[in-house]
Amino acid sequence: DPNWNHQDPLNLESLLSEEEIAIRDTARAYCQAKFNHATLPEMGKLGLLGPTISGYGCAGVSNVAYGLIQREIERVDSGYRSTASVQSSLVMHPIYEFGTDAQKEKYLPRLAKGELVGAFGLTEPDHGSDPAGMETTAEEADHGFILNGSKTWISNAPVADLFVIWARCKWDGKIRGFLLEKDLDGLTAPPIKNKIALRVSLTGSVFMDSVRVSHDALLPKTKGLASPFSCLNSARFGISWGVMGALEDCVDRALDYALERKQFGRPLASFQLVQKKLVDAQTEAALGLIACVQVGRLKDAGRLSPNMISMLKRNNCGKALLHARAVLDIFGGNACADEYHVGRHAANLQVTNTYEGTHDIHALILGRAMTDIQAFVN
Ligand code: TGC
Ligand code: FAD
Repeated sequence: DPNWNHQDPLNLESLLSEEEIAIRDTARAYCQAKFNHATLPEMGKLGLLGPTISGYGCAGVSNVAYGLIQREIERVDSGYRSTASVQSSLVMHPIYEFGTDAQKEKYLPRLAKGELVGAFGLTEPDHGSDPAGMETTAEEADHGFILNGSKTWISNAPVADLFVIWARCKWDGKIRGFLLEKDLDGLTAPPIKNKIALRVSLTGSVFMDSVRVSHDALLPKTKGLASPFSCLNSARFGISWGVMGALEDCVDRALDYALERKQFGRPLASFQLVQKKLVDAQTEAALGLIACVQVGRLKDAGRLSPNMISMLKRNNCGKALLHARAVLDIFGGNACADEYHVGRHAANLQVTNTYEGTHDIHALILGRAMTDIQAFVN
């Protein structure tokens, strides 16, 4: 059947421009061949960091191209995509959107090259799903501000050169973003050790004990939770693409294994139950990706609602996790051997289903949009 490609069942390719296809192919070739721990500068060289930003050494490509890049990175490992999406969506985006020209000039070109590593601190030990309750504070002091508080589960933190920290400002009670460079007195970012998922991505806490910064650390256009949420819109969009890449890799690997491995004298792939698992997973990846293109095109056209991103992030992360776990069964005992990789993806996908708003929190965001009734506060 000339119209059927089992690795692109709904012909996603036909929805992409030539430029987007070229960007996707560059990202795929690089990710498949080269990924290791020292990748950020290499990703920068290829233009994969902050790629939607125009100027400052960034590529200025479409949101669909951005999504295609995240898909290729996460096909390798969700942890690499985490590192990249924190850099692009959670650090470069707020500097670009809310920063001064001087902050943009100072940081964006080096972040784009991967010379600086960024981290984004919103979550606190006692405030994860509900960041409005945050306890980190900023107060005015001679020539600047003093920050106090702690953040936890912060991607890239132990190796970050630059932290975007969200704090409640004592003078008016509003949440604003601050740029903190590493090595400031009172700032520490110890790693969270022995994670059982997302192991290639470093995660840490951030402790701020009377950290003094000058006025130019404030991102002046931030005001209220809408500012960090605008960063999350971009990161959640990238994750929605990324997890589909991880699921596609699970399907490819499970199919290869099912064709090769024989039981009862026949390949596993000949059993109806095995075929059903593969096809269920293939179908969700194909549908999820078409939804990604649609939301990406709307984002590019300025017609995006954050509710669309909640729907996409919730569905794609939930489906990727569910179907990665389902096809993992095909490996039998080998499911727990790391050389088969699908177990690693499934463990990672538990995290992607949790961070950037859990599966249930996005249900409540959508429930509020549907009913006009807020289920998550008193
Ligand atoms: P709520 O009253 O709903 O909103 C407060 C203000 O924010 C505005 N807003 C948004 N603006 C833009 N985009 C969005 N998606 C927005 N959602 C809300 C809203 O209009 C309002 O603006 P204003 O001007 O009226 O003040 O706030 P709430 O406190 O009731 O929110 C509740 C809830 C559940 C929606 C929110 O807290 C939430 O999304 N919780 C999940 C927390 C989360 O996602 N944390 C992520 C941490 S970062 C991370 O995980 C990085 S992992 C990265 C990696 O390694 O890849
Ligand atoms: P909780 O908020 O305590 O939630 C626990 C459970 O309760 C969840 O199932 C949740 O859905 C449920 N729940 C909570 N409230 C409700 C409600 N009202 N109704 C129904 N159910 C509810 N954060 C950052 O700021 N920056 C980062 O770079 C970052 N990177 C991360 C990297 C990793 C590896 C991990 C694991 C997390 C990272 N996070 C980061 C934190 C992440 O965003 C939070 O873990 C997430 O938002 C959930 O918060 P929590 O862990 O406090 O869980």
